[in-house]
Amino acid sequence: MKALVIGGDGYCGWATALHLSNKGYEVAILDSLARRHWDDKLGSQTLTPIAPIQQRIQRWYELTGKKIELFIGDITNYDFLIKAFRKFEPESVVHFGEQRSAPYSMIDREHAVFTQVNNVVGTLNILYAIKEEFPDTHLVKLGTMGEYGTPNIDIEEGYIEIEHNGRKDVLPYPKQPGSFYHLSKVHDSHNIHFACKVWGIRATDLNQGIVYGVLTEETGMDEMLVNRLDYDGVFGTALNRFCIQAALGHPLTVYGTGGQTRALLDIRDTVRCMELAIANPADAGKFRVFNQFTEQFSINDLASMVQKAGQTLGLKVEVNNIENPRVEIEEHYFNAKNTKLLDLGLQPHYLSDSLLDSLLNFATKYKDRANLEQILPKVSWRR
Ligand code: NAD
Ligand code: USQ
Repeated sequence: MKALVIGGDGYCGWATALHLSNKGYEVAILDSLARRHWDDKLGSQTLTPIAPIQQRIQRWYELTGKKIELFIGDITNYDFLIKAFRKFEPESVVHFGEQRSAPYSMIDREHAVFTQVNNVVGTLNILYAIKEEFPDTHLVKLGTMGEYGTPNIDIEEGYIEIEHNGRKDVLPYPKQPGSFYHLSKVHDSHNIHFACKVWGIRATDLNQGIVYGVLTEETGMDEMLVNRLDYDGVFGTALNRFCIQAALGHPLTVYGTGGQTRALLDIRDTVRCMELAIANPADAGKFRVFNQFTEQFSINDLASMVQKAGQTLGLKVEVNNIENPRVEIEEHYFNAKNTKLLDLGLQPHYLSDSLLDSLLNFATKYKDRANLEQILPKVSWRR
């Protein structure tokens, strides 16, 4: 089975590409390497020293004898994209290749427009490539749990049955995203749903929660395969950031009251979910939606777990509630369903003391690479 991993130089994509290659899939990575460029422009860097993509792939080949083909280019360029499709002839396309930071999308008008054009046009181009020349190819697209927002009712997996004025229907679950980035994912979901209906495409939208952790079986095999680990105020995400802040002796940055509750998963489960989704493709014409997360935590829960794990390692960890740079509800109901991937066989790695220990030790190993100036949030939703 041939799988094209779009965004395969990124955090989820690199780990997934190696995992699929390890499992016997014929893998190609397509990436514009834009993320490395955005980091340069922001003056930030992953905590870990990631090698150039060509060297990463070469090392994987030396260690395992498995080849990964590489296409460097931008999926908003249709000519480039369709040529890559023709050369590789993918049976599955795993699409991680988007601008994925909410704060980045809220910097100013240019960054909001860029995020939505990059994400929506890229996904539309993939839909057209499938429709025009690869109608049987399964699209596995990364969406986000943030598409749903924080409604005061249970969150279903993609669809909800509604009874209105005595009639019933199963409809797409209402979306209330919290940034121009999260909105781009909603726009993608609508476009993919429509394409499935009118062209009979097969697609799975994976509404993924916040990913944490850094090591997978494959990326841990060699220093040259190390994954990126973002900690800065723009691309760093809650739990990873807190572990790195603890290792650096920086107070944990809880925004507002910290009652915000989110869905999370370990990166080792991300790669396994991708494998399950492509091994069990959606039917033709079916827009399938899975909620891809394993547990829910409030930001305060995460901060206190990191504080406790840090203390057992001898770190003094302070928690600071700072003014929330985002506009979001801080105290709310949150209960999301996540049974579809479990039904396919996902065996979750739940958040444990040993994972926190290993992430804290990992962060400590690379802490001299960190730039403390990049930690506090600088992007405001209001200004
Ligand atoms: P990342 O920034 O580490 O990787 C994204 C990769 O896509 C980068 O290597 C980038 O160069 C590439 N890319 C972006 N635009 C492109 C384009 N137009 N053409 C070709 N390549 C392009 O991000 P990530 O954390 O690995 O996230 C991957 C996907 O998973 C995203 O779609 C994101 O929305 C989703 N997701 C991530 C998380 C998380 O916690 N990291 C959680 C939920 C969903
Ligand atoms: N938060 C803090 N302190 C921090 C960082 C974040 O309190 O230092 C809070 C935020 O205010 C927010 C929550 O933690 O309430 C999550 O923020 P985040 O930056 O960890 O995650 P988010 O912006 O939602 O985006 C990340 C990924 C995105 C993915 C999303 C999944 O960057 O690509 O889509 O997680 S989800 O949150 O389920 O939408």
